[in-house]
Amino acid sequence: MSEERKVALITGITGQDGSYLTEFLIGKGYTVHGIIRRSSSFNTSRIEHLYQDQHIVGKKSLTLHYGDLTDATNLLSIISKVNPTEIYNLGAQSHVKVSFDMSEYTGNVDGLGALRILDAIRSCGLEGKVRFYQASTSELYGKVQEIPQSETTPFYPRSPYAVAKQYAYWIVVNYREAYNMYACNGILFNHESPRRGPTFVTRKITRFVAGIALGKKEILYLGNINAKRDWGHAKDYVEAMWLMLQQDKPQDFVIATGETHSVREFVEKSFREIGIEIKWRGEGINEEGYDENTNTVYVKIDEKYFRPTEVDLLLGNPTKARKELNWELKISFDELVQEMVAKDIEYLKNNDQYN
Ligand code: NDP
Ligand code: GDR
Repeated sequence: MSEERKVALITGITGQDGSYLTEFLIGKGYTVHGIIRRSSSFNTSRIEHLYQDQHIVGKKSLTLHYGDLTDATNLLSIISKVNPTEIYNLGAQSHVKVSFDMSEYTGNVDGLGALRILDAIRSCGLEGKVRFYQASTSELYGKVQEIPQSETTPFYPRSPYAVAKQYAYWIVVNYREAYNMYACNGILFNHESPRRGPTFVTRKITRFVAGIALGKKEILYLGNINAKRDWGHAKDYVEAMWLMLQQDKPQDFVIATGETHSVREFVEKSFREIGIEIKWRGEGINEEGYDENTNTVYVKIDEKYFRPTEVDLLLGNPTKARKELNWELKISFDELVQEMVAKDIEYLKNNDQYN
């Protein structure tokens, strides 16, 4: 008997989650196809270690295709050519603050992008054959309605990013019900790693702390340090994406740690990794983080990082995923911070500066 086909197509493969998911799926024996955007410089650094030129190695486990979530014809052509058994839609303009500056573009990519893939699946006649994962987000909960947040908590999106993702969430539910598609939303809370984009707050902090450890003398400017997030490790979260597509019936799941920490705490913990205890003084925009022993100021506030509408507190309840997917968190918050600071120090030691 022929072996079961395991062919995954990933949008957003060059991003943090795309890279971990690709590693995970190749480890499970999948053939992986990824959609990458044309860029004037190389944008595949996160997956470079997985990509081997097909002319050099015999068996090819990763193939890349040029494409974009705004280009329906291109998506249709890739899906019909690849004939995937699973599609993971991770591609997005994923920065919440940037979405206030690029609201229409964000709506197009993050909202309509999901629709374009679902329609392409239908046009190829694959709706009964392919399983679809949508990268939904805890940003849907936005303004706090309930703590902790679960699959039944009402949405109240607070940014163009979150509003676009809400469209994507509901179009997935609608196509599942209307066309009997195996399509799931993973409502993932924040997840980080050494591969996190450098403009997200955790990586911004750990890169800065690495610089201080290696003797740099700089100030870290942050926005709202009172915001609280439920931060997990991306490696744990990509496993949950895969698990959602291996069930008997398609459902939506919250993936979270069940713990919340403020940005302030993330700063303190990161500095502690290099032996510095951060204390806070001043108020509001004048608040600063400093080392009492040396009276050195390391952190200041810059209004430019404030958002027009903020999400104050996210805390997820992953009970359903634990019970129904048998999903388990393996990496703790402390381990996450340790790994991020250590990897940034290592990187900076070997590279002089970030490119
Ligand atoms: P990243 O920002 O690291 O990666 C985003 C990916 O999307 C990149 O590969 C990027 O390509 C690609 N992309 C951007 N615009 C387009 C476009 N127009 N067409 C095709 N691809 C595009 O995000 P993460 O890996 O952190 O997140 C993955 C997904 O999960 C995103 O959809 C995000 O919104 C969502 N999410 C993330 C969470 C998190 O905490 N990380 C939590 C909940 C949801 P390029 O490299 O060329 O820029
Ligand atoms: P978030 O992540 O908006 O939760 O979206 P981000 O790390 O950008 O912000 C987290 C919180 O930190 C506050 N903050 C700052 N944020 C940034 N980026 N830079 C700063 O200097 C700064 N100072 C304080 C923010 O105001 C916010 O409250 C991420 C993305 O990955 C989304 O794609 C995903 O959907 C959600 O997580 C879940």
